[in-house]
Order: sequence, then C-alpha cells, then structure tokens
Amino acid sequence: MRQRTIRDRLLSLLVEYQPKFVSGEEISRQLGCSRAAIWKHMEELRQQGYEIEARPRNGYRLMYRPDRVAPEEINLHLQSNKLGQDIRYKEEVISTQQHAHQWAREGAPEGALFVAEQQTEGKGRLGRPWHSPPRTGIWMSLILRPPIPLTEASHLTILASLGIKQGIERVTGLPIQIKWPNDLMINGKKICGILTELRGEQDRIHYVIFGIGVNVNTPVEKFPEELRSIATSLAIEAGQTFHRATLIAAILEELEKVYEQYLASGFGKIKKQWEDESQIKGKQVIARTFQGTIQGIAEGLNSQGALILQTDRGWVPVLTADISLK
Ligand code: BT5
Repeated sequence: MRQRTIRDRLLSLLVEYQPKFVSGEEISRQLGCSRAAIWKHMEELRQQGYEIEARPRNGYRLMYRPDRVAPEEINLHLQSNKLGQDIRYKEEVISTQQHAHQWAREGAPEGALFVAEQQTEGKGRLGRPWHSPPRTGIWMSLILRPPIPLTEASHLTILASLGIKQGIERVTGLPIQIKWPNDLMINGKKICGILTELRGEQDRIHYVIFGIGVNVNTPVEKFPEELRSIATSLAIEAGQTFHRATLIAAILEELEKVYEQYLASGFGKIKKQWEDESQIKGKQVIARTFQGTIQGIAEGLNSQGALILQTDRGWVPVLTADISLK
C-alpha cells in the first residue's frame, strides 16, 4: 500500500474534524511532526484554495474545500490495493494520455494514474477530439500491465466499461447503459468515453492505458453546440453535483474488482456480466467499420471480445466500430 504523505494525513484530519477545530497539539501528535512543519503544509493547502481558519486557542478549522482531483483528495476516499496507489496530477495538460505514455515508458507501476483538471486537446478514438473543460469532469489515464497476449486485448475495453459503469452507479445511483465498445450512456446520451491504447508484441502486452473521460458536473451551456444532443453529464441527469475525487476512488475500486476477477478466472464471467448489463443481445445494430457498414442482430460477444452480429451473410465478428441501434 502507498505511504500517505503528511499533507494527505493533515487534510484527512481537517476533513474528519470539520466543522470543528482541531488543535495544533493534536495535529502534531497524530502526524508526528513539529508545529512549524504543520504550518508549512497548512500554507500549501491554502495556496491550493483550501480555506483554513486558525485561532490561537482553538487550533485549525477547515472552512472551504475546493473541488479538486488532486492525489490528497482521491486518497481520502480510495481503498484499493493497486489501482491509483501512485498518482500524478496536473492542473492543465494537452492530454493525460501523453503523460501516461511517457510515464509507462519510464516504468510506471501497474495501477499508476495520471489525472488533470483540464485538457486542452483531449482525444477520443481515431484522433477525434474529447471536450474536457476545467474542473467539471474526470480526465484521467490509468496504466495496467496485464499478463495477456495482444490477441486478447479487446477484453480490456470490455472489462473497463463494466468496472467504470459500476463505480459511477455506486456513487450516483443513476442507471448507466453500456454502448459497445467504449461508451457509457444515460438516456441515450454519452457521459463517459474510454480510449484503450497499448504497447506490446504478439505474445505479450507491455502496458495498456485506459483514457477515461467522464462528464461529471458539466452544465449544458459548457457543452459546445454540436455535442448538446449527444452528450450529457451526471449532474444534468441527477439534478445535483458530485464530488469528483469520490467518484474517481469508486471507479478505481470497482475497476480493480473486475480486473482481479479477470486475471484470476479469465474472460468468461466478465463476458456474461457484460452481455447481461449491456442489454444489447437481440437488438438490431448498424456497425460502421473501416471496411464498411454492417447491419445485423447482436448475438453477444465472442471469446475475443468482438461483437457478434447475425447478418444476411451469417455471423460476423466486429472487433471495432461505431455502432448505433436501428
Ligand atoms: C472516446 O472516443 O469516447 C474516448 C474518449 C476518451 C477521453 C479520455 S479523457 C482522459 C484521456 N485523455 C485523453 O486525451 N483522452 C482520454 P470516441 O468514441 O472516438 O468519441 C469521441 C466523440 O465523442 C467525439 O467525436 C464527439 O462526438 C464526442 N465527444 C467529445 N467530447 C465529448 C464529451 N465530453 N462528452 C461526450 N461526448 C463527447
């Protein structure tokens, strides 16, 4: 398990005591460091936007906690073994994928997470843009090193969509639909996109990066005109905002459960669960692939994770496509 820093533990104490004061003495005792050191960390928290009242006789009290997705905020909620145990965070990046690739090449451990408040050029599949305005959503990239051959890589997007769906549902209670292969939807509009990128050879994957984008507190007016009919956010759908760091922790925990189940017992159970939850079986589907458009009835997934369509020409496995329901 990760070592929690003094700043992590200080914030955790302030949050635990909120709205009451906690004395400087008590903080020193619990954190095992000097009053001067505490003062320094308090100042750092203040610079990040936390408002902390200090009174000579009472101690310190947290008055305002900004909505940030910094490690010290995620760590307050996260109970995982591996995923998110090492987090890097930046206010603004071009794309979290870029940073995660760099980090993975330098040897990032499995479960390492790169997260940002804003992306200026967030990306979707095939170079499509991903709209990532500041502090409204979750823009993060998760690095895994699954011991599987490249031919089984399609399993990964399937298990990611399942785990992320379960994490979001746990926190929000909203019913999320899975749209194969990489979208999560509410009432037919997209709230989350997953970009799976990997490096590997035939028989082994060096690393995979899940780029995960979730529209959390985005108000309608923050979506560009062209996205308003196809995208939505958790806040729009629920009529309330959500704490993003709590959501990230839940997503990582649920994803970890699915991933561990996959590593321990293979794709079979995940496939079944995905088929049940996606409710795609028996639906008329139009799949746009590089080779052209295929129409058919969805039969479910094959053992590789491809979507099987029953067409005029028989069964056709589709490994990647944009699909719509007829
Ligand atoms: C995806 O691509 O859905 C994958 C999106 C992955 C984004 C994450 S954020 C963290 C990490 N860093 C990155 O740079 N990317 C990843 P795709 O299926 O190609 O969908 C892209 C399409 O979704 C666009 O062409 C738009 O139509 C639409 N779109 C763009 N931004 C959106 C948003 N915020 N919400 C919903 N739909 C959006």
